[in-house]
Amino acid sequence: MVHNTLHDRGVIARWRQFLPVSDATPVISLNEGSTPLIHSPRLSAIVGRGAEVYVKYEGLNPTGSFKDRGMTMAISKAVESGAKAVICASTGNTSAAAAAYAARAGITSIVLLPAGKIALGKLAQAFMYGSKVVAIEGNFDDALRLVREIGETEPIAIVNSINPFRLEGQKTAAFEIIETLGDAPDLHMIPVGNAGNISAYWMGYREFHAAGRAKKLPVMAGFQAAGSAPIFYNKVIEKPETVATAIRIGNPASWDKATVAMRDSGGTVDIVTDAEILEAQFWLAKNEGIFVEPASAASIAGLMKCADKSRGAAFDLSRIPEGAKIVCTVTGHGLKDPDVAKDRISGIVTAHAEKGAILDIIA
Ligand code: AN7
Repeated sequence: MVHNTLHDRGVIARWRQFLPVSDATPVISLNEGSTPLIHSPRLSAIVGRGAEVYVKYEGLNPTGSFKDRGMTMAISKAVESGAKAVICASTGNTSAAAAAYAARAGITSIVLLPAGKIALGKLAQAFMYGSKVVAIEGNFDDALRLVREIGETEPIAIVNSINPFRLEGQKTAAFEIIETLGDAPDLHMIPVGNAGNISAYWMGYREFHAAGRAKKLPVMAGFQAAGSAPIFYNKVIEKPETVATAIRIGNPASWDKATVAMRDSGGTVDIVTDAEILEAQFWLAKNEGIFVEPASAASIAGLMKCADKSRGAAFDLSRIPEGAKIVCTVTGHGLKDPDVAKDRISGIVTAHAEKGAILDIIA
C-alpha cells in the first residue's frame, strides 16, 4: 500500500492526536477531509473594506459532503465496539456517508429517510452503497425519533450526530482552516440544519485556540432556511419546508450546543429564503465555478444578506475589522441535487448540426 502524505489518508490519520481513537480502533476511511479552502475574489468585493472571503468546499469529500468527516469516526468506533449494523435518520447526506463507510467496513447500514424529500443523487448513493433503505411517512424529525427508539432495544449503533464521535470527526474542518490561514478567521458562516456542524466547528476552533495553534476565535454565524428555522424562531417547527431538503429540519438534535456556539462566539442565527438560497447557489456556480447543493448555499446567501445593509440581517458586518478573514462553509456538492438545476437545463436550445445554426444561437 502506498501513502504519499498524511493528508491522503483521511481525518483520523491526519488529526489522530486530537481525536478519541487508540491503537485498538480500526480506522475505516475513504481519505476524507483536506478539502480546499478557496479564496473568492468576488465575494470579497461584495463585502468590501478589504475583507478576504474563503469558501471551504466540503462537497469534495468522498461521498460529496462534510458528513464523511464525522462518519469515519462514527463507523470506526462502531466497528471497534463490535457493531455489525448501524442506523441513521437522514435528509440524505448522512445516509450517503453512513452507507459508504459501512460498506467500506463490511457491516450493514440501515437508513430512515423522509419519503419523497431526498435529493436524487443522495437516494442513488444509499442504494449504490448497498444500504437497507426505509422511506418514512414523515419528516426527518420523525425519522430521528424512530432511530432513537430502535437504538434502545436493538443491537444497532446509531450514527446520527447524537453519536458524539460524529462531531469529533467534523471538528477537523476547523483545524484545517486554522492550518491553512495560519489562524482562525474573524467570522465563520455556516448552514444550520440539525445543528451538529456549527457545534463541531466551534469545538474545533476552541480546541486549537486552547492548544495555542490559533490566536483568535471566530464569530459563528448560522443560517437556517426561512421555512425550517426553529433556532431563529426559538420554537419547534412541526412542518418544516424548504427547497434545501438537506436542512428541512424542525427540531435540531444539537440545538443547545449550537446556541452556545453562537452566544459564546458573539455570533447570531439568521434566516435566508428559498429564493435567496437558489439565487446564491446559481451565483456561486456562475461567478466562482463552485457548484454546491441548495442547503450549502445558505452560508453564501447569508453573507450576501449581511453585506446588504437594507435587508436587516441579524449580524452587522461592520462589527468585524477592516481586512477581516471570512470563511463560508459550503457543505455538499451541487451534483447531489440535479432536480434543482432542471429549470435551467430546460432552457437548452437544439441546433441543426451545422456551423451557421450554432453561430446564430451563441451570437
Ligand atoms: C448539505 O444528512 O442532517 O446543522 O441527515 O446535508 O450539522 O445538520 C444534513 C445536514 C448542511 C446541516 N448542509 O448540517 C442529514 C443532515 C448539508 C447537509 C446540513 C446538512 P447540520
